[in-house]
Amino acid sequence: MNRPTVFSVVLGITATAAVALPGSAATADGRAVPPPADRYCVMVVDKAPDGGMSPVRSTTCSADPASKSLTRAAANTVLLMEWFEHANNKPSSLTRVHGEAGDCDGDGYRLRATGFWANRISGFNAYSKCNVATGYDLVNLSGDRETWRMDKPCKCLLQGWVGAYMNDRVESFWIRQG
Ligand SMILES: [Ca+2]
Repeated sequence: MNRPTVFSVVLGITATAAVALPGSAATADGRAVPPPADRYCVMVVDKAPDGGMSPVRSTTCSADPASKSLTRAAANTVLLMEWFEHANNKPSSLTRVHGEAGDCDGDGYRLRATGFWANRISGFNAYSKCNVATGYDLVNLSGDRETWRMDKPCKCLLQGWVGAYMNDRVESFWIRQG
């Protein structure tokens, strides 16, 4: 209910920070985007009932892609997606999204790309029978969209570059088997 108030406070802090720290990262349109302290993250999500968004169970990050904390965070899950900040993940900066509810079925998982990842994704891979993905430019599977699919024995979807239409625009994904 108090979202407008919170939003105003956030804007106030952002403006203050911009004055105090003229060298801090801010995009040309004024959004302050903190750089990620760690470039490799594991985000674990669960299935959502009735078409809702998949709840996030944990997010764990590290500067080391082989760190034990990332391995532990991914235990007993399946790898659903890898999100790339840059096309074909060069230079490398990625988040792996893992699912607690097994491989994709026809309903799959519905993911929010928020925080650092909002409007940053330039490419992705999808695994665990998630061979169809739709990317949307708004958070709850709405707005402009594009669907990608791959029909290979791997039942995966390797989309190192999302293309010019959705580059740096995706804020949510619906991934499923199709
Ligand atoms: Ca990008």
